[in-house]
Amino acid sequence: MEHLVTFSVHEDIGIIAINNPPVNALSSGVPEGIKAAVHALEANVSVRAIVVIGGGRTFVAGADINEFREVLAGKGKMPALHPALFAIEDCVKPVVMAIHGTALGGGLELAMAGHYRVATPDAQVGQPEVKIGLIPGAGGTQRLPRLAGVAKAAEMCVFGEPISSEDALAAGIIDQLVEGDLLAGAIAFARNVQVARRTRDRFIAPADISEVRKKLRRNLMAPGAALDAVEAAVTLPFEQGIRHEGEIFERCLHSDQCKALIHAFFAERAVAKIPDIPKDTPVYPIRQAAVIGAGTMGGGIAMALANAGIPVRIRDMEQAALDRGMAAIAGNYKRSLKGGRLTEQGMKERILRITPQLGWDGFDAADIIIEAVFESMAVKKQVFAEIDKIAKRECVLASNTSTLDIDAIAAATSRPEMVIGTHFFSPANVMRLVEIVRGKSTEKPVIATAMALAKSLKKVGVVVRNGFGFVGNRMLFPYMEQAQLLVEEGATPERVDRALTDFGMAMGPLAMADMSGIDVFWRIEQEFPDSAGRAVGIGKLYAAGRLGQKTGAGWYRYDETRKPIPDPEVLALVQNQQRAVSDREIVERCIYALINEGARVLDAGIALRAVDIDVIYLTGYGFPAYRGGPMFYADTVGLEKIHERVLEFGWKPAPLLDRLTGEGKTFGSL
Ligand code: 3H9
Repeated sequence: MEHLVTFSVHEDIGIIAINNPPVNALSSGVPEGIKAAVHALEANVSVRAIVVIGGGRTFVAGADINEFREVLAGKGKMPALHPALFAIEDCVKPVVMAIHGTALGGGLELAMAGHYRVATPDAQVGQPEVKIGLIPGAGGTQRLPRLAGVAKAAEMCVFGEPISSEDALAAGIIDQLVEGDLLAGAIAFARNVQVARRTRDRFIAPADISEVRKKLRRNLMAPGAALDAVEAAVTLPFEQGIRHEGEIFERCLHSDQCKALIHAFFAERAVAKIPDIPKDTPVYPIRQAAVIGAGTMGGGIAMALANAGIPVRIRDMEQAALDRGMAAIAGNYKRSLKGGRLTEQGMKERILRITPQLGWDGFDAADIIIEAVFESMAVKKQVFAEIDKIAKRECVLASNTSTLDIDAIAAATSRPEMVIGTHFFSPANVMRLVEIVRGKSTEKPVIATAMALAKSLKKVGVVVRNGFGFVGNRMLFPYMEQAQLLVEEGATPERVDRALTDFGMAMGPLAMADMSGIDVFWRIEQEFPDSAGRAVGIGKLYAAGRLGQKTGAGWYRYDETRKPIPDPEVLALVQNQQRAVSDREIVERCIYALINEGARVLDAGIALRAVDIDVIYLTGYGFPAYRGGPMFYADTVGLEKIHERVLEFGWKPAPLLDRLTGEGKTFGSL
């Protein structure tokens, strides 16, 4: 305990340091240590004020989420933060919180219990609890409105986005920014303050938060609950408000959504750990990159690299294709500029980092070359044979293929150990997932490099093994096949899509097929090894020239706003029955098909763990985070039930599903 929190006296200032790496979470022992330190320094007559600071890279990133997991598993008890926070707030000597890195969740709540807050200019503060299905549970919904006003507090607690220390200063959350040494600045600040100013005594002015309420996403529990708690700060005295917050927090904590979101939080971090690739595996530094193909994918990948500060050459074979690609890139950046997500200067810098070209100039200096050409093995082989001649020996050769055999591509080079799949998702400058496909010869430093690159692009890299469609697309085909069959049997496309968006998918499968292109799905259907070819919808649309959004019609019709419009012609073309289909059947057939295939992918070792599949679907396919990903969701429903339904639907259960059901186990137990 004394290691987690230490305190010392520096002339007339007491200093409390929190040392709980990596992020100083308020794990058991930390709040107790803080409370004891405050009491000790309060009793020390030579101390006139106290500074609280975080050791290492950050102030405090919140309560320890591992402990919530324990509580949910019935093994641990809730962290007791209030006693420490009240000890600080009630301290008769001024307490100054010195913030660097992040003060998130319980970290900001701790900071707000202090009488003053100073921060480094690059620090961030926020109440991100909603992202794990919670609300602030240590006074955040009661103290933040007293510092920042009700409207700002509502926004921060409901959407969970952290704000910069500059914004926090403007909002009244922080009292001063400290340039240079934080501790020295905080001590100087502490010497100048006289009174212990309690946050809970501050006046709170009611404000209109109806706009925030309008923006609440249906399906999600925590954001609305956070708003209710913030509202209580206005209507109830502080102590009652705290109690009310506590009750709402408890309700959220024991919800299925919270369990799923906590799973998603740790899953995203678990995928970064590959058992046979230790943390200290050397990586190739990526200082310069090159992309082949200026289409939608190539352009998006180039933008992702440029956004991360990496200069990138982008090559296409024809000037017209290059011009179109660069125009699309400029258009995307202009939209970000208009939306306030980018400054004029930022836009210029990014565009300047992208060099369009027809030839191979500079490719010999690239640290990574990413191929994003047409999805054809013959074309890819040709490209790889060519770059093999040009690229320097230590250059990573990556393919953005979404389905093809990475070993066959690697065999076109003299160095298969340097070849890897980096499957980005469209739009590549936005979507967070990169499926990293290791071939049978890919060397470990190349895999580690791809993982590190994904991280520096602020994306989530998930390592998978080679196999048709890898993890994400392979699972998508049976899902898509069920969606088609449901229409053939009598459901309308909009009914199928709505049932799945009501389930929480970001987009319905049929609208998604229209966006990606019916031709793309048709081509993949031809190649999908396990496809029984039972669904005929995609084939019929393809034959009718309904290729999706790009031709103005697919499963839907489209006007210039690209909004899907139901089209009776599709029913005439595709439907062969008029059976009544329920929403439950739609969801079960599509999602269980996804899960059954997920079990095969897992069994085949293409996905390493169930969490890898979950993260792929959460970050690349719009699976609702509050359901934790398909495999976590399967465990929540119960494998026995899924197994039973799979049999009822007349499908063959994946052997792994058979096995786990027989043993009464879950995917999570693997
Ligand atoms: C809360 O505070 C509730 C209260 O209101 C009320 C309570 C009554 N706990 O993300 P990284 C680990 S809820 C436990 O890779 P980065 C993480 O798992 C909490 N562990 O680094 C990882 O471990 P490993 C509200 C945590 O630099 C390591 O730290 N707070 C926690 O990319 C490094 O993390 C939040 O929701 C935690 N709170 O990002 C903040 N945080 O190395 C959640 C991190 O074994 N955290 N870890 O894989 C974050 O958003 C990011 O981790 C952060 C750093 C921005 C801090």
